[in-house]
Parts: sequence; C-alpha cells; structure tokens
Amino acid sequence: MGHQFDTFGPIYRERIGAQDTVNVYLPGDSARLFMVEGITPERMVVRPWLAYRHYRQRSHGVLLKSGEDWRQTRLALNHDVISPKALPPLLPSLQSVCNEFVSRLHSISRPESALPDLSNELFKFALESICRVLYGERMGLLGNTVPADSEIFIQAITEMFRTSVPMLFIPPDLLRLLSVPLWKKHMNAWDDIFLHAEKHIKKVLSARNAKDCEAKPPHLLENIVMRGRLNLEDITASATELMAGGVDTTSITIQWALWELAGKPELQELLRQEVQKAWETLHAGDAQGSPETLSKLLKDSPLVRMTIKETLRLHPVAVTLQRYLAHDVTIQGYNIPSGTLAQVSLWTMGRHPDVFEDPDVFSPMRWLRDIHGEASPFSKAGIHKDEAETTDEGAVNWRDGDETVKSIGSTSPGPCNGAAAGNNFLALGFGFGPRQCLGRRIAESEMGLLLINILRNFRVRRFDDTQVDTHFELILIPTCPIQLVFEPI
Ligand code: HEM
Ligand code: 2DC
Repeated sequence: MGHQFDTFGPIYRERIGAQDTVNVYLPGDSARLFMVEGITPERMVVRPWLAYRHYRQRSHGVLLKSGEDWRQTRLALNHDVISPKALPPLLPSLQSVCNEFVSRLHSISRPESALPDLSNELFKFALESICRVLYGERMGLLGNTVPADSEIFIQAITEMFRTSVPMLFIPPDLLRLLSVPLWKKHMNAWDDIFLHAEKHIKKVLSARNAKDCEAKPPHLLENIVMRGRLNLEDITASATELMAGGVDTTSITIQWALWELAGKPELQELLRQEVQKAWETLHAGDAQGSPETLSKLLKDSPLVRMTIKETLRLHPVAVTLQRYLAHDVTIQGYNIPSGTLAQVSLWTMGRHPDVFEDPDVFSPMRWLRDIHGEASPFSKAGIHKDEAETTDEGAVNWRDGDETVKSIGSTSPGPCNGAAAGNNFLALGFGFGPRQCLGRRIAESEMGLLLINILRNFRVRRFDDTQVDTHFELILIPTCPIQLVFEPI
C-alpha cells in the first residue's frame, strides 16, 4: 500500500480478486470516511472465518454479525465489556496475573542471556489474563507445567491467523471443494479454538447453575448472563471471540513495546520513575490492589499509556481499518458512492512523514506535545489544535470508549456518530466509533498494568542488534523472535 500511495498520492482505488477498495491514510480523510460509516458499521469480512462458521453451523458472535443483529448484541456487551464502569472491578484480577508473571520472569530470566521464548511467555500471560477476566478462573498458565489444552488453544489461534492469509481473496467454497490442506488446517485451528472455549464456558455456566458457592472474583461471563439481554448461543459465540481475540493482539503489542523501550534506556528510566511514583499510591500491604487504587495507578501513569499509543502507531495489529460506506462521500475531490469498501492504511499513516514528524523515532512524548504548546504533531495533517488534543492522554482519562457507548445508543445516523468531536484520527490502533475494538479497555488496562509491573521489577535490554521487521500473518507480527534480557532491579 505504501508503494501505491507513493505512486498515486493520498487516495487510490484498487481491485484485488473480486474486492474493489478505495484506500486512504491521511487523518482528515479517515475522518470523512468514518463520518459515513452509518449506525451499523461493517468491516471487510475475513472470508475463511465466515466460511468456517457456515460450514460448521456455528453462530456468529459480535465479530462477524452485521446490521441490527450486530447492534443489539454489541449494545448488550458494551455495558459489561467496554463501558468505563466495567473495568475497575476487573483490575485486581489483571493485577494478580501480572504478579504471577513477574514471579515467573524472576525464575526464568538469566543474567546476560535473552529470555527464552518471550513470545510464548506473553501468549500465556495474555490467555491467563483474558480467562481470569472472562471466567474468573485460574488457568495455571504461569507455572512450570502448562495444561495441554491451553497450549493447543494458543497454537490454534496463531495457526488460524496464519492460514487465513492465502484465503483472503479466494472464494472459500472453492477451497473447500478442492479440500486443499490449507483449508483443512484452517478448519482444524478453528475447531480447536471453539472446543476449548466452549469447554470453559460450559464449565463456568454449569457451576453457576449448580449454585456452586465457590467465591469467584467478578467476571464478564457472570455479568453478561445476569444482564439477561443475550441468549446462551449468543453469549457462547461472543465469549469465544473475546477469548480468542484476547491472546495474540495484546501479547504482540507488549512485545513491541518492550522492544522499543529496550532500545531507549533513558526513556525506559523516565517511565520507571513515573511508575515508581504512581506505585506509591498503592497502600503498603495492598500489593494486589483494590479496584480504586489500580485505577489510580493507571491514571497516574500517563507515560505508560502514551507508550502503548506510540507502540500501536509504529506497530499496529491491524494493517488497515475498513468500512463499507453507508452514504456517498467526497474525499480528496473524488465522489465515492455508498456501498464502496474503503480502507485506512494504519501502517502507512503511522509511518508517513506527512502525518507524523520524524515518524521513525519512537517517542511517546509526541502525544503530549500539543498540550505544552510546542510543535504539534498534527500540524502536518492539517488538523486544528482545538480538534487535536481533547483526546484521552491530555485529560488522563481513557475517554474514547465513553463516546462509543453513547454514540452507539443513538438511532439517528447523524454526522460522525457523535464521536468525531475530540478525535484527531491519529490514534486509530483500536479502530473507531461504535464498531471499534470491543476488547479495547481490557487490552489497554492489561498492557498498562503489565508494563508497570515489569518496569518496577526489571531493566529490559536488547540482547543483540538484530533488526526486527514486520510480517503480515493477518495480524502484523515480528519476523523473528524478540530477544530481550530482563535484569532484576
Ligand atoms: C475488533 C485491534 C485486543 C476483541 C478490533 C479491531 C481492531 C482491533 C483494529 C477492528 C475495529 C474497527 O473495525 O474499527 C485490537 C488491538 C488490540 C486488541 C490493537 C490489542 C493491542 C483485543 C482484545 C479482545 C479483542 C484483548 C478481546 C478481549 C475484539 C473484538 C472485535 C475487535 C470482539 C470485533 C468488534 C465488533 O465487530 O463489534 N480489534 N484489538 N481485541 N477486537 Fe480487538
Ligand atoms: C486483516 O485485509 C487484513 O482484532 C484484511 O481480535 C482486512 C482485515 C479485516 C478485519 C481485521 C483483520 C484485517 C485483522 C485482524 C482483526 C480483524 C478484525 C478483528 C481482528 C483486527 C485488518 C482482531 C485481531 C480480533 C480477532 C478476533 C478473533 C480471533 C475471534
């Protein structure tokens, strides 16, 4: 896409297979695109994912639903998963997983040598985190022996993403008829994902029915069932998607964040100071933390949040965002009819000198600059200062999601779904508007808490000067293992 933008300028149209797309990367153009996403925004469907559900007669969760059906499910889930009130009660669970992870790092890190298989350690951390939050269950993934079914689940997700790629533009029916090994691998991967997830969901639900009094920490599945807005089938489908969506995404982003911080020891030290100071808000003896102290810990660590934002600028999980336009729109002088599939290239935007100054430099501070009245990173994008920094970082609140919850409740298409106000369209790693990432708040808190815990306990260094590139395996991932040394402090 970068090459096409170089050749054709900031907007081009392209046909791949049967798919016709209009592609942009400038923030102002993204703003126009999202203005016409409608009230039930639709993404490009990942065809093999849809084909699997069809073939196995499995229901769609929030990820694959569309239209009014999607809206109703999403509204029901928003309350418990992404509303500002939903997160604090879950923070102690996330923090307890961080504690276990830090203990594990202490036991497996060796001075002067790279941590073996950091990627897998973080997959286990992420799965343990999402399961604790979803089911209130301890999976025991951070001990020395990992349950075999969880190991299979983790591998299945990576395999499912990887095998999706060659099938993106081939009609899945064709592949199925030919019964090529690729399609079989893809089916097996999804089968493993569903079997494992359904096993847990059934277990948690039946323990509930049996009035099992075992005291469990607050968890999403319980809250969603209690809310009573979704039937069992819908709950199971969406819970499966949350469980599968919560592993590679956060773990790979944390890997990149650590990689970047390891390359910038001074910045890392600055973060450590901020984190140490914020940690003091936890009372002595309250190492687990209460919902309030943990919320405050995250609130008092703006540099950590900006680090996550900066990490997603250079290392987005999703290479593009896509929407089928619900209304006609004019972008860069071109009239684009409703129904067109339009894409924002997150990769291009994050690294383009027309959008960000010194785009290759990892600099979390750039997200602050505007507040201090220095050169604005937005000026190049032609976005006014007032529009620019009413977003989360300055206010120290994690606000974008609040607007989502409000805007999705409205039934009128209205300009921008009410969410464009205060958004500068520069931090789009989790998408935008009512269809943005449902796991966003969980992901932000989970990654924030882990970074805080790691920085307090370890100095992180790069093991050698190997260059790491990025590879498209449906999500963007590092091309080679990330080798880091964890030095206890
Ligand atoms: C959707 C990114 C973590 C579950 C998305 C989308 C993006 C994204 C770009 C598409 C949004 C759009 O079209 O506007 C990320 C990133 C993550 C992350 C960067 C972490 C660094 C998670 C986690 C979960 C999750 C932890 C589950 C707990 C979902 C679901 C959707 C989604 C269910 C579909 C929502 C819908 O269609 O209504 N994510 N994600 N994601 N994500 Fe995430
Ligand atoms: C992949 O051209 C490239 O968050 C395609 O947690 C366009 C496309 C469409 C949808 C995107 C996908 C890309 C990347 C992975 C995303 C997905 C929507 C949700 C999914 C961004 C950019 C992801 C990783 C979800 C996955 C949940 C699943 C495992 C149950």
